[in-house]
Amino acid sequence: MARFDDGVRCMLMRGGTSKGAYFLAGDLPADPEERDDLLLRVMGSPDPRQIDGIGGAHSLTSKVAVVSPGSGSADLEYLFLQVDVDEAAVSARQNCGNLLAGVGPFAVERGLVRAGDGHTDVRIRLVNTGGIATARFATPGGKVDYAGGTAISGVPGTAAAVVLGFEDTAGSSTGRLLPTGNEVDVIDGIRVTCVDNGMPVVVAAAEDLGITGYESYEALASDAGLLRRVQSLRMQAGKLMGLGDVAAESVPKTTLVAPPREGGALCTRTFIPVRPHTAIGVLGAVSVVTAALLENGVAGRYARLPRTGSRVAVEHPTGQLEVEVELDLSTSPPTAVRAANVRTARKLFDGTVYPRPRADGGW
Ligand code: NQM
Repeated sequence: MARFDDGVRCMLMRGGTSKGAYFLAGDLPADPEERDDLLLRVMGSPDPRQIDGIGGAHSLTSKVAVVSPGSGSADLEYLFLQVDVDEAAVSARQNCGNLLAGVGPFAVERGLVRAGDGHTDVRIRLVNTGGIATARFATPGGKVDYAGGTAISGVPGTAAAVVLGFEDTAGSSTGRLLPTGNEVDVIDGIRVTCVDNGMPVVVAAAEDLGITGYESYEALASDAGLLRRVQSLRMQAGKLMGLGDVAAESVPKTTLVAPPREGGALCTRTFIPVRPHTAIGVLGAVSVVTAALLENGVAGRYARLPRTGSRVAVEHPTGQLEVEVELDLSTSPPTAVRAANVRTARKLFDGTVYPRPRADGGW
């Protein structure tokens, strides 16, 4: 077993509205069990405060990106790992479009890809689910430039844009864009649309769960009755979506929708999977917009979708997230064509992280 008493090379980055530890695959144990055990000790899990690690005590700040050289048409491979805060669990079952924003810059920093002069384009294979993402980011003079004028809701100030494009997102974790085969299912007497266009999500109307859909993060987080109902919905939806028992899984997410009220197309409150999201995930938003585009889905009647173009602004508790989603609605079921989003990312810290020793005193 590899020893890590001298630490592990690690870069801490903000990717979109999330934060995570980025590693080269070659710097981590090849054995997934050994790797996950190490990552739990790096992040400080399980512990609600992650006080003995570098995790930020929320699932949005307890994330890991593992990056390696690509093959075939991909320049890079990106494995996303969700390190649970409260349980000793690491899940590879979902993508993260937010940490994805840091993958290209990290790869340039580590010399995995050569920077272009001006900007760099990379093709990234999403190891968790298959599919390809493209990223374009600024590299003037062959160096990553993190500074820029792009603002994203949920992050103070501005930074350099990372333009993301997605291919083959349909059925990312479930194999099908509509994993239950239906545009609408009824669970606990509530109409839901189960969709997977990059992220498996259960979409329901906020009013059907007795809320307005405009509540703050804090109001949602303290509503124990609501959180219990969300858990019940996703547990049953998980089975219908072919994901099995999802009690200990980070997917499916649940998004409750309401009419927009800040000039966007749709208002959302998302649970990941039960704790509220302060915003909404990138691929989560792509999936929710996909649900809203369906002719008979639950979300469509709450959405004010643009008449032309594929850009849709999704309202969330800390602002709006704009995604481009193209579907071919002439097929049955509809086919996902492409999706895109603009994020920013920032290098926060580069160095050596020292994992908590194992309970037996080893590293
Ligand atoms: O949906 C949170 C996030 C995410 C995932 C989550 C994400 C995505 O906001 O692409 O980015 O859904 O757990 O980082």
